[in-house]
Amino acid sequence: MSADARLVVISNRVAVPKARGAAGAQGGLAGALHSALKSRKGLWFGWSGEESGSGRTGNINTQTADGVTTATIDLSERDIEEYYNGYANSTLWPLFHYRLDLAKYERETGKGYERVNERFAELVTPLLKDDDIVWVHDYHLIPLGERLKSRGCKNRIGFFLHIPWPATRLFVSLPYHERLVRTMLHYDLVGFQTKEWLDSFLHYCRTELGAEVDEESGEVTLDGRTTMARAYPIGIDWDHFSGLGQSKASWQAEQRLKDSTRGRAAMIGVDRLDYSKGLPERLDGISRFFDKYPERTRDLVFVQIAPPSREDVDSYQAIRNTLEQKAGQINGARSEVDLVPVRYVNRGYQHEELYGFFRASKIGLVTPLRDGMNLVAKEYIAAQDPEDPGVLILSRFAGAAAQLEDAVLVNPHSPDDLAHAIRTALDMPLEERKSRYEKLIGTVRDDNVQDWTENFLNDLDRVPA
Ligand code: ADQ
Repeated sequence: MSADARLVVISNRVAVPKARGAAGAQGGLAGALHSALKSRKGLWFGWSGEESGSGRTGNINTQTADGVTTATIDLSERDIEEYYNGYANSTLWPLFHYRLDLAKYERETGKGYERVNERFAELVTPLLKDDDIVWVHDYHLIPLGERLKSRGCKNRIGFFLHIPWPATRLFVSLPYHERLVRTMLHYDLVGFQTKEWLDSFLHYCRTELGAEVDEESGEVTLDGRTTMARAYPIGIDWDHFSGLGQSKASWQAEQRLKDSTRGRAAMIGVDRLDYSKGLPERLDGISRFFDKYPERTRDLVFVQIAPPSREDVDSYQAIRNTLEQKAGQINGARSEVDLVPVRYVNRGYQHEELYGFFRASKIGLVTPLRDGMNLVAKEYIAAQDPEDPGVLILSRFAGAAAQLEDAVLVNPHSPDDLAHAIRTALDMPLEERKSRYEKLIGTVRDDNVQDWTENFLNDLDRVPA
């Protein structure tokens, strides 16, 4: 890539770069891309999140802030319903998170998904310059590269999938699965969070498409065209996140939580309210802990911060009700006049405040049933006091588990396993906490988001176009 080649990022949503806290609450992607775009005077194209009213105006709203230009378009009500709430979040998201039971397959939403991808291609094409490097993100935009190339785009185009890639047996339940994956093979480079998801993808290409697959190099060849597929585990913006500890807001948040727990150990969970995050199962594990170790009830306060997301999708409303019920049941059974064991908070916080809450918590509980990576696990580690670090309990099924092996790894489906892990974490001696922390912090610091972007973009530059 020439040193001054511009980076063009295309993703479903675009976050205005200076709104960092707000960006974080939308998902891990926004914060992760900020620095890459800033250093390359990049362009970020995507949906504004707004509805365009009855007609499709084709207006592109452009703004430049913090060295980054954002170009956003509105979508019609129908597009939002079919493409975003429908195919992306009611078909692909559940399927890719192994929730076949929640996945809906509707022909109309599939068509809407293809239509919006075509629309993205149509509107972004005039904005592209010859030597731009184009980087497409996530499951909303899988066919976009193929659409761009069919319009004559000669730029190198990479694609990164932020969520897991399911096992072949599961993936073939998607109608027209071949058609979707064939479009992926028009990208020059396709990135996954972990080797496990990469291997599943390569397995699919070999067994279902009959592609020629070189497992070593990740080269996939089909119909005379070669795509490179590799794993690039995403990290946090270490410099930014670790610097938050200097802020007044983080210090105040830390004190607030510590004061309120009055000597008890705080255990924290921070997740978007999403069924993939394993929140009901987590509460079952906590309930089991209190059942098995009733004498420890006064030792622990669990704080779950879970801002609502995707509220227009039914399964997201259902999980909210389930959680309220489960939290209520535990508190009903275990509360005393001066003690409420579960605090369930349905709102987002600034990253400074989250930093303070993480630091005040003796245990970080990150137990998704399936997760592409999970940045909260890394943020929890980054916020710990090196002299008195807390313990991370992490699901084996988060992509992050492949890197953070020194966390206490658990099976989030097993309440007994969770209960046991909580007890282990509560009783872990300082020496062991420190030695686990030393190894974890090395990974979190070194495999940061800057490295992730550099690695991906360097490879995109090197693959034969
Ligand atoms: P998410 O599913 O959104 O991201 P995650 O990686 O944990 O999951 O990122 C969440 C981000 O949102 C974190 O930076 C976190 O601090 C922030 N956040 C969560 N709750 C918040 C709250 N209450 N207030 C403020 N901020 C909050 C998707 C994939 C992941 C993958 C990322 C990045 O699902 O598997 O790790 O993209 O690739």
